[in-house]
Parts: sequence; structure tokens; C-alpha cells
Amino acid sequence: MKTAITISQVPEAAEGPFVLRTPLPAAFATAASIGFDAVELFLPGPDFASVADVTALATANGLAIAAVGTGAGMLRHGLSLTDPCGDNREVAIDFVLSMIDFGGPLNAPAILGSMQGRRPPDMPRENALELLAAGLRRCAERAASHGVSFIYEPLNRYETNLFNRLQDAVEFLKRHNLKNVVLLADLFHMNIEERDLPAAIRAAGKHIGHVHFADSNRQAMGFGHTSAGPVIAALREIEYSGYLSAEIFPLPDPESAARQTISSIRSMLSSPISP
Ligand code: LER
Ligand code: MN
Repeated sequence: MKTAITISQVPEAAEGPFVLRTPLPAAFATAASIGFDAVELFLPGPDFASVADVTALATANGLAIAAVGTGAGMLRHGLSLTDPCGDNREVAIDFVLSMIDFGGPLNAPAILGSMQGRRPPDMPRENALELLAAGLRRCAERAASHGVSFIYEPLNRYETNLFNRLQDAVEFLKRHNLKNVVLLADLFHMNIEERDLPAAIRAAGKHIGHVHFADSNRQAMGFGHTSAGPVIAALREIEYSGYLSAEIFPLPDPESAARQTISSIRSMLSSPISP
């Protein structure tokens, strides 16, 4: 398993769970100096930084790009893949596709989190899920053309009414034969929605392609009440080899949150048997 830390450059996400918020050169340098393998980027859009500049920063700092978020499409423009209006949906898909095209050359998959939207009260659930499946199919095909997967993230009930639990999302992916879509296991959302975190991870198995590594209160692991040992043990059991990416609040300050993340991961990964 590899470590990653979130960098946000989106002013509207000031209250969000992102650790580093300084301009990219400083944020990359901080991530590298603390010892992360990669950064996960939350940017205002595909034109905020050039692929060449991000590649140069990644190379200079010895970092990979773990993933790119698409949530700015919702946060800044109110876009979602399940918007009842077809024209709005097209704008939303175009935004996500543009982020896939940005991440692709960086070997970074894009994430569909808040931009999945939520089903309005007057839309039958079946219709909303058809829209989600159609959107995911287009995104997954575009991602495949870059040789990366596309990441779908179940969120807690206060952020979406589409999928809140991993297993429901696994069945949905299978039902719609959605290839090249992997799931994001965000431990913060899972803490709200799953009965048993390690069991949910074991059941989702190979469908998990990315992990947001957060404690119960969305702070760095060790600052809340999640038992991280059994979570890591379950991830080892399913032979998860992707990123543990710290999508957490920068508390008590960004550097302390980042250092706590690294030390919690190192101590757990170095123990041969996690309790
Ligand atoms: C995005 O990764 C996420 O977890 C959401 O809670 C952001 O709204
Ligand atoms: Mn997340």
C-alpha cells in the first residue's frame, strides 16, 4: 500500500477535508518532505495547471499523482451526473471527462464523488441509477483510453441518496456490467454507513481501487475512534496495493495532520499481524 495526501486549490472548499492548500510548488514540497508517495489533487478545473507543470513538480519531488477529484464541478458550478436536465448533465459529463483527460497523462484516475449528485424527490430511484450508470459508462470508457480506471465513491447519506455502502455499489456495477470502474472506500463515509468496516472491505474485495484514509471524525488516523488495525488487516487480506490517501481536515494544523497520517500508516504496515 502507498501513501498519499490531498492538496486543494479550490477556494470554495475552504471548509473541506483537504490537508495542503498552499500553491502547488509549496504543497508538493511539503508532501515530499513528510514522506508521502503521492498527492491527490483537488483543483478548480482542468485548466488550473498544465499537465507539463504538474509532471515537472511530481518528478522534481519524487511524487506520483494518486488521483484527481472532480468535486469542484459540483461545488463551483452545481453540476451533477444525475441532474434531471439533459443539457445540465452534458455539461457535468464534459467537466468530468475533462478532468479524466487532465489526470490521464499523469497516470492519475479521476474520482466521482459529490458530482454523482442526489436523486430529487420526484425522480424514481431506477431513473436516477440509469443516469448514474450511463454517466459512469462514458467516464470509464474515456479513462480506459488513458489506461487508467475511473473511481466511483459511495458517500454518506447526508451527501448523496444514490449509494452509501460499498456492497450496494458493487452490485450496481455488476448489474450494469460497468467495467473499468473501481470503488473508493472512504473510511469516513464508511464509519457512518457500514456495520463493520473490515467486513465491508473484505466483501468488496477487488472492487476497491482507492482508499480515503480518515478517522471517524475525518481527522488524521489516530485522532478519532476508528480501529485502524483491523481495517489495514482487511486491506491486506484483499491484497489491496493502491493508495491510502489522507482526505482529512487539516487539524490541528496541516503539517501535524500529515505527519500523524504517515506515522499511523507506518506503524500499522510495519506490524506483521494487525490485531
Ligand atoms: C470526496 O472524496 C468526499 O469524500 C466527499 O465527502 C466530498 O464531498
Ligand atoms: Mn472521500
